[in-house]
Amino acid sequence: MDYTPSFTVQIDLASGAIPVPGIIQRRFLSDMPGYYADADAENALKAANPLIYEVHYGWDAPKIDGQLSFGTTIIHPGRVGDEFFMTKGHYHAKAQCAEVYYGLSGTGVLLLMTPQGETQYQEMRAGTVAYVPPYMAHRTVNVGSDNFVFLSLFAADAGYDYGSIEQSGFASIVVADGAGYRVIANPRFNGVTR
Ligand code: PAN
Ligand code: ZN
Repeated sequence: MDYTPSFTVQIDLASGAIPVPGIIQRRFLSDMPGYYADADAENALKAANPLIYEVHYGWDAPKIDGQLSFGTTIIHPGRVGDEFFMTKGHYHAKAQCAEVYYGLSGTGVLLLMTPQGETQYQEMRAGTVAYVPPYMAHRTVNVGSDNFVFLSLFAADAGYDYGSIEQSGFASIVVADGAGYRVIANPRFNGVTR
């Protein structure tokens, strides 16, 4: 039996950084063409191409049954038009795999959607544990003025289906409303998603 050695990593709770041996994924606006509802606002930001979010994985988990992946997501503050910076969002390739999110700092909204386009949302802050149920697409949104940072914990072989959300969008979007936010129907949503 080839046992996985035990280990710890230290997360910087404020920044979300997991110092070495880091596997970091960065998503800029140019990595998410057409994801935001306001195409003119997206165009206006094209040259600046802001960094929207980063994922710092805790380790390079073997993608096999029984192993767990985890990492922090750091969504920077900002908006494209009225719509707050957000992750791409995905279903799991093994759609039945659930996931746990744990808020570390800042304020965010977790959007959830069934393949029929029914959405729910949950507000998250430091200390919030959010359950992402099986079969639901999930996306997170930074609705605050600081970084929104959370830990995610999921089956290492859950996989990612980005294509469905890339094509359909999410049925709900999160937009600024005064100093706060509101969740509204997405004018660009185009139907059943998976
Ligand atoms: C998270 C997400 C992370 C980035 O670790 O992968 O927050 O979001 P996108 O993957 O949608 O770009 C997770 O849900 N893993 O399964
Ligand atoms: Zn996931």
